[in-house]
Amino acid sequence: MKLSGTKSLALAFCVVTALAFTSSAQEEDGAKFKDRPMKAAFASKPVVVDGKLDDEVWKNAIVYDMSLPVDTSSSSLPEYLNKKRDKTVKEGAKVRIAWDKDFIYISAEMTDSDLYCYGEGDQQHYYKAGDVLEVFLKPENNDNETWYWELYAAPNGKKTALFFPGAGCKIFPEADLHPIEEQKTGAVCEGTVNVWEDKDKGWTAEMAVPIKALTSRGEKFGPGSKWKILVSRYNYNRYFPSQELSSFPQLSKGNYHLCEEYALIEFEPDFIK
Ligand SMILES: [Ca+2]
Ligand SMILES: [Ca+2]
Repeated sequence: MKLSGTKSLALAFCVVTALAFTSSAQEEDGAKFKDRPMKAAFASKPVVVDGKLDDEVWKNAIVYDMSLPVDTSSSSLPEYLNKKRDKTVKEGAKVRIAWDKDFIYISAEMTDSDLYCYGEGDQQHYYKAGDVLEVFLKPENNDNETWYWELYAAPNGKKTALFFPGAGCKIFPEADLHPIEEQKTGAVCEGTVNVWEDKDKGWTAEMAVPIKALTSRGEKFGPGSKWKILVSRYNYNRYFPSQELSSFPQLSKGNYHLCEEYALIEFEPDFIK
């Protein structure tokens, strides 16, 4: 079909407009995941890291809910199963963060009807051993600060610290060789761990990450500094088609190493208390 001059121009305009719209929509999509804030309450008393969330600061801290990533599809599944995948989280988790002069604290209350933890001891790859709370912390005070930590609290109360020089440099076993001695973790489980026949209720976890370890390369910390965080979990459950990966902030895809999409920590000033 031959188009008249006017029709060709109109069509060209439509194509250009559609392309411009797609490009700006993609930019907006990217912007949506960048520098979202997460407030860290100031702890006037140190948190007792025992997995019980009865510390004063947790009453004042903002509660954030974990979400599934926007794109929940898996490359290992056929399309008809990907279409059936949940868009909203089956078992929710509430996250809070806080800080004082010595630590950044993270807590999570996690609904979990099927608790697992087959790991033993510290510094294990707990995501392979069952349910786990994973915290990612990254400084961004200048362009040189490419490095970040991946830190675990497991249902058995044990801890792990992995260190990566950059997202493009995740190399094992080197990442395992940086345990943080003063990192503290605690967990309380409501249910029976590793018993798949019954139903559990959930677990709570706390973590304290020493600022001394996070600033050993000269990183600034606290109000006026730029740090990013992701608080996430692995939730294994026999009733789910696969383990559920959820986080705050929400990610575009289920990849916990998307550092660009971590939340920017807003430190509550210490002089308020
Ligand atoms: Ca506590
Ligand atoms: Ca579970």
